[in-house]
Formats: sequence, structure tokens, C-alpha cells
Amino acid sequence: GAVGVRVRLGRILRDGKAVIFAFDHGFEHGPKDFPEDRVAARNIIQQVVDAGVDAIMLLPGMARLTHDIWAGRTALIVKLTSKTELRPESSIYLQTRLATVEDAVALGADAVAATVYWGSEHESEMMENWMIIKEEAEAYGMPALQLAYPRGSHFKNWYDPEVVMYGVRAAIEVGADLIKTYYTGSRETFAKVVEMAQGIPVVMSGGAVRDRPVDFLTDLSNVIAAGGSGVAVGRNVFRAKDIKSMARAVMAVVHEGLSPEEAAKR
Ligand code: FBP
Repeated sequence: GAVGVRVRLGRILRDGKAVIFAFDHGFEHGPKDFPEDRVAARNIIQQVVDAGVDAIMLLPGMARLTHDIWAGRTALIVKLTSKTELRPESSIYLQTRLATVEDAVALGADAVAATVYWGSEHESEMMENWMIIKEEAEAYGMPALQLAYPRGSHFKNWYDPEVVMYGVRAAIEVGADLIKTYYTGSRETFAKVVEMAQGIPVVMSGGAVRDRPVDFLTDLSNVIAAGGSGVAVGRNVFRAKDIKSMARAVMAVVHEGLSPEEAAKR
């Protein structure tokens, strides 16, 4: 499956970098992420696709519901694991497998994605799930994106460069083809994260909405300067005042190297 993995990855990272619109929040966070004017999922997806993002990452149901919007216009990453926030505290750091690589193939996916909360009390279950996904993905020539998040009730700081580096290294050791992880707060520390990935592309995870879009774009520009391969962003785009302009600004920082200040004006 090595050729297929490379071919499909090339559809996502067309110039070696990518802006991935992550939109699994309706499941992972629930309605709290959607103010009244952000409930209409099709409308949001239409705007980011029009802005020209490289890929969108969806759960299978949403991918099916919106295929007429994204098909042929942007790459599709099907996320195969998730969790709801309705769960009791004891199992929030666990993602469950909800679909197979075959389901993703049937949807026309260019990649599959799965979360592993490295360091969680449920780590071994997620590792096993990851290995099942990775093995099936390999057989289909399908790239496997790992959301490698250090997370568990005992962690003081999820963004600590040491633990982020550990998660990224763990991800490549189990065959991740693309890694999404937290921004560690500085260009210098993120360069170490990238180095730990040994050539496997690393993208930044968006995080909660920032008050000033330029602050988000500044972090992103540091990620690119550190050798990062782009971003998988949800809230900072779909909660932006103007969704399409923000998606364009993110694209400009990643692909054109535009300064955060210039990009924010777009
Ligand atoms: P954001 O840019 O909104 O952070 O989206 C990235 C993402 O990983 C989503 O794919 C996922 O639903 C969400 O963040 C998980 O957020 P949390 O940090 O609360 O687990």
C-alpha cells in the first residue's frame, strides 16, 4: 500500500503543506460549539470549500450528508474515532472506533484519521484501535492521520513540549503518515516537535477560538517557520466572524507565507 499512501497524501499536501478543515465538533463537543448562526453545517462546509482548503476532516455521517458540496473540490479525511462529552468523567479520555477504513473507502476518502490520547488511562485501548486502523489502511493504500494528543487526568500541562514530543514520537513509531498535535507555544519548541517526527509531516491543532484572529495566525506562522506542515483547524475558522475570509487567511499563511498581519486583513 506504500504507493497509494503516497499518492493520496499528495492530494492533501499538494505543495508539502496543508490546511485541513476539522469539523467533527458536533460529536466531540456537541451543540455548545455552535452558536445559533453556526448550526447549519452545510453552509459552513460550503464556505470553507469555496475558500479552497486542501482537505476536510469529517465523521462518516457528515461526509455522507455533504458529499455534493466537497466531492471533487477538496480532499476528504474520514475520522474513524470519537467520543461525546456526555460521558462520565472517568471515560472522557477515551476515543471509540465508530467506523472502518472500508467505510472511508466507500465514501471516497483520501485519508483516515484517529485520535490517540497518549498517556491516558485508556491508552492501551486506543493503541489497539489505532493498530487495527493502521493495518487496514495500509492494505488499502490509505494514509492514516493520527491526532496524537497527550491527555489524561494526571497531566498538568498538555502543551508541555516534552510530552507533545513524546506523543509525536509514539505516533511515528506506530506508523502514522501524518500527525496532528498541539502547538507548544513557541517556534523553538515546535521545531523540536517537528524534528522528533523524523520527516513525517506534523500539523498544528487549532484549539479554542482566539479573541484576535491575528493571534491564531501568528501561532500558525510560527508552526510553518518551525518546519510544520500546516494546520487542522475547526473552531478558529467556523466561529470566525467571516468564515470564508478566515479560511483564506489561514491558506495565505500556510501556502503563501503571508505575514499574520497581512493575512488577517484578507
Ligand atoms: P479545533 O481547531 O476546533 O481545535 O479542532 C481540532 C480538533 O482536534 C477537532 O478535530 C476536535 O473535534 C477538537 O479539536 C477536539 O477538541 P478538544 O481539545 O476539546 O478535545
